[in-house]
Amino acid sequence: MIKTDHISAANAQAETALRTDYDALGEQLDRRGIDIAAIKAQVSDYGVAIPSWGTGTGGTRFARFPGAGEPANIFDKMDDCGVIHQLTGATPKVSLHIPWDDAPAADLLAKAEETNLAFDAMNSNTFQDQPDQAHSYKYGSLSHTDKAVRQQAIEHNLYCIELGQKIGSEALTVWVGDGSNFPGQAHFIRQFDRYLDSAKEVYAAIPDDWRLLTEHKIFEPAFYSTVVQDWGTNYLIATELGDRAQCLVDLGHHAPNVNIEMIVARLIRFGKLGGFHFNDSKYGDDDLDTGSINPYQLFLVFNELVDAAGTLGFNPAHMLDQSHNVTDPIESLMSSAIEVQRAYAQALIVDRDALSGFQDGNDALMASETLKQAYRTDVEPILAMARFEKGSAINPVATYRASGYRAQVAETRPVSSGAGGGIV
Ligand code: LRH
Ligand code: MN
Ligand code: MN
Repeated sequence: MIKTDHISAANAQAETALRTDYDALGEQLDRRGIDIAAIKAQVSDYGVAIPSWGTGTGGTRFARFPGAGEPANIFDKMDDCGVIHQLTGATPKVSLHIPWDDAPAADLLAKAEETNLAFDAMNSNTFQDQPDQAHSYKYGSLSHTDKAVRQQAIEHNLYCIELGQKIGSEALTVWVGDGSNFPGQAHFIRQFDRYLDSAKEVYAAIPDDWRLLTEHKIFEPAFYSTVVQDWGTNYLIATELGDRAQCLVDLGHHAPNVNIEMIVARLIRFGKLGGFHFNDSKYGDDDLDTGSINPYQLFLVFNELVDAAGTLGFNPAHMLDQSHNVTDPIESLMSSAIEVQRAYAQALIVDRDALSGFQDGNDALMASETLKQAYRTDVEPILAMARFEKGSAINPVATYRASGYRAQVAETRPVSSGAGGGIV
C-alpha cells in the first residue's frame, strides 16, 4: 500500500486550490437549486469494482508488452487493487476470474482484509482450455454438441459459485465465446437450446441471495455467429431462467453507433438490467479506458441509471472491464473509475423536472440543452473533495507516480513475459 503520510503531503499541496474550486462550483450549483454537499455525499458512497485481470498489461492477439512489476498472481493483483482503492476511494471491490484467480478461500479472505477490499461478481471462464482439462472448448462450452463438454462447463460454473459463496460474492457472471465461424457450421436453434439447458443447470445452483448475470457480445472469438450475441438474446435467456437471472451490459460488446443507453432503459423497464462492464471502444470490443473515446455516451448511460434509481429491486452491478496495452494498468484503472464517478455526478445534477417538461412539451432543443448543461459542468471539484475527505488522493495519478509503488513492487515481482498474444 502507499504510505498515508505520502498521500497527506501530496494533498496538502493541492488543498487550498481545491477548496477555492469547490466553493466556486458550490455557488454555481446553488444558483441552479442544487446542493453540492448532497451530490458529493452520493459520489462518495459510489463504488465501481475492479476486474482482477485489468491489473496486468493487456495484449492483442499480436503481442503483449508488459511493464515492470506486473502482478504475478491474484495476491499481487489484489495489492494493486488495494492501491487503486486507497488513492481513489472509489473501488471497494474486486471481481475474480476463475481459474485465473483460483486460490483457497481463506487466503483470498485474508488478502481482502489486508487490502481493505471485498469481492464483487465471480466470472467463469469456459472460453479457454486449461492444461489439466479433460475436454476442449474449441467448438464451444455451454452450447457444445457433446454433452460431456457441456457438463464440464456447467461444473466449472458450479465451482465458481461455490468459491464465491465462501468469499462473500453475490453474483456469477457468465460470458461464453460459443458461436460459429462458417454459415452452416452450427444449427442456430439447436445450439441455443443446448445453451439454455446448460444455463438452467447453472441457474439451479445460484443461491437465493445471488444473481446470475449473462453477458452478451456481438462477435469474437466466433466471427460468423455468436450464441449470446445481443441484448435481445440476453433478455430471452434471463427471462427463460428466472427472476435471479439478469443481463450484463459490457459497453464494448455492441456494434459501433448502437444506442446503448436505450438498451439500458429497455432492460431497466423489464427488471433485467443486472450490471455493467464499463470500458470504451471505437470499433469493436476494444476494451479502451472508460470515457476515453465517448464520455457523452457514458453520461447518457448514467442518466438512465439515475433516472431509474429508487425503482424497487434496481441494483445493477458496476464494474470496469478493460485492457491496458500502453499504460500502467493502475493509472488507467484509477482514471477510469474516476470517469465513471464523473458520469454519475453529472447525471445527478440533471434538472429532471425541467427535462420531463421539455419531453412532454416536445421541446427537443431544450431537452437536449438540459442534458448538456449537466454534462458541460466540470464536477471535478466534487470528485476530488469526496476523495480528500476520505483520506484518498486529490490527484490520484500524480500521487501514485510520486509514490514509486511500481518500481518498488518490480523489485520483488518476477519479470513478466511478453511472448505470444492473449486477451489479458
Ligand atoms: C469478453 C469479456 C468478458 C470476459 C472478459 C475477460 O470479451 O468482456 O467479460 O470475462 O472479457
Ligand atoms: Mn466484459
Ligand atoms: Mn469484452
